[in-house]
Amino acid sequence: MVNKKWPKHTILAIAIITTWLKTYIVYQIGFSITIDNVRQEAILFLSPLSLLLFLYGLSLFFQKQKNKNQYLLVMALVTSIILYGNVAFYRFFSDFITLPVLFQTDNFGDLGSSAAASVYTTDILYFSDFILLLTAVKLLQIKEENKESRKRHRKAYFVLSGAILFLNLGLAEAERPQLLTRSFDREMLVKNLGMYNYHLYDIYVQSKSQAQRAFADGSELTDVHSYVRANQVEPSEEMLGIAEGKNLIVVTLESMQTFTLNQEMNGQTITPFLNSLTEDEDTVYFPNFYHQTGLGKTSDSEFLLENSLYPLSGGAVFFTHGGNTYNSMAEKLGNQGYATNVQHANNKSFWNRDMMYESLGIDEFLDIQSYNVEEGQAVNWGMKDIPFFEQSVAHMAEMPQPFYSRLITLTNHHPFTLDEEDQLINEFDSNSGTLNRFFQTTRYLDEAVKELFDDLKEQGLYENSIIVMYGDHYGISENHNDAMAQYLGKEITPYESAQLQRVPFFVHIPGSGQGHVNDKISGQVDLRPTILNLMGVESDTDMQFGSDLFSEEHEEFTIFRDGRYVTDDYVFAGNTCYENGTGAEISQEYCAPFSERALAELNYSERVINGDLLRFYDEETGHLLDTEQ
Ligand code: GP9
Ligand code: MN
Repeated sequence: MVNKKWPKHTILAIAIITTWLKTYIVYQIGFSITIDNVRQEAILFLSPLSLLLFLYGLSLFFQKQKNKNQYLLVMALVTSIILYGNVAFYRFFSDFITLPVLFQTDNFGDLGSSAAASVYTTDILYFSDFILLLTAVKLLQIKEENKESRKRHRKAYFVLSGAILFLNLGLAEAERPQLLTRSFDREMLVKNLGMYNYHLYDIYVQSKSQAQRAFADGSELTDVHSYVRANQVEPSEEMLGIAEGKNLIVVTLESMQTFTLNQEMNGQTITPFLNSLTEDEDTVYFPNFYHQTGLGKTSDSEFLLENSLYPLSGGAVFFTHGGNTYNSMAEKLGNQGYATNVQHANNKSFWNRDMMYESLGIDEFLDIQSYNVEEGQAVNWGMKDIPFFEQSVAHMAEMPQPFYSRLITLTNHHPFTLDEEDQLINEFDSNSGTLNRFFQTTRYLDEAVKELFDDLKEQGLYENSIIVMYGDHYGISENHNDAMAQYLGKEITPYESAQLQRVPFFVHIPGSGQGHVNDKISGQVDLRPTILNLMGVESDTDMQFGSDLFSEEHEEFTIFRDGRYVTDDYVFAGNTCYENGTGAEISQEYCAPFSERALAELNYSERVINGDLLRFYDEETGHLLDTEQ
């Protein structure tokens, strides 16, 4: 072997192939990445390659074989450390490393001790590519390179590595549309982009938001503050504190839309239980309540609920600004002695919830690990809502009271599939399978909510709780307009499309006798002030954009995240001003003043988030803090 001369790029080829294969094997053994089909497996296999080709390929710019080798060895070591670092981190946190966790010093206490305890001697195998490469460098003799061919080969090589990157991104986009703009979940990013590209992407996203934060100071808060104070309303005396001291249960109704309530589909009732609540003596129902979410979908609705700030126009704020200072509803209730938690049977890094919930001051996150999903209890995205509610209520029975517990449902999620035994009504008969099935999953969610109420009664939690339920966002996008038009029996104009952004909102206060239909125009940004007033928790010095829906002074002006808005008189959508009620197109002049305010309000909110400005604000006193702090 010693006398034989090996082809000139042997070392590079060994480096790429060993690291590539090792990374793929580590994906299988070091993490529990869920793979649903062959295409996902193929993407997972391909994903480490593009960056390795590029990074290791830079060795082609070195002239001497010795320098090439040294460079490759350093890179093999660096990639091994990154991968192994993630494995060790994953052992404790079941999550991938993201830049902010490295800078959150309070994490380090945990990190240090857990990392030490999670290192085994066999972990040396995570460096096997490096070891093999080192051996190859020592043993193999490599042929000299000819200068002429070098440049040509190099060019071809980088074209190939670019092509592989695009192939990877293309496959990932097909598997997960809007992967990068929405950046759902670290696991999804890792399995579609590969660990190394994921880290580059993470560095980009996090440094962008850090840079904006670094240049911000407290003075930027002055006009936001005046705006918020000027739009503040007095709470309703009748409702203020009506649920003081009770447990607060907030249910997120996945993808539920108001158009299904009090309606039939081919003679079948879609939401019998929720319909009964719209006439219930203890329930307030809001038929003109709109979602205001953007790309962050469910997580945006949580953001609106907790902070009464608008989510961002680009990307999911849970991801991009998960480390900001917030003054969330959970934190405020926590300060009143409430135990606070979120229950959701999904992996905890989805929407970066595990990080964001810390910033929101939520005491506990009961994620999929807290559930026992038995045979037949999972469909579509995971655990079915009925067993989910049942186990969540069992968790509640163990919680110290009063508690604030949020339940996030999952079954009524695109692509809206159900097991046969859970199909309580037939499918619709349009050309959109999505819409056809949506009625069935909505019907299932309605049934699940009914069972939730029963479970709460059984556990003796019902009487002493208030139950708030809201739809998080639309389930049926504009891609299904033809099918929607068939169901509604009318054309889906931009006006109708805006009306379809209504999601249900219920406030159920057992024994209160306060039930009524409140048809004010309202949105998710109003959840926080409305709920806090019911709980008797003051929020009149808080930096919040919504207002109490029980207040006489609540202004009927609801702004969507994309700039559309609805007032009691007008609807602005598709750059057209419509009369609310008739849907008639009217002159832009009517809408102009609202358009300006809508833009200003969204900008104010965005500025608060991008600059992390709440760190300069004392919500106790309503004063701006010294910028130096
Ligand atoms: C995921 C669930 C659904 O945990 O909240 O997210 P969505 O896709 O609706 O935003
Ligand atoms: Mn959702």
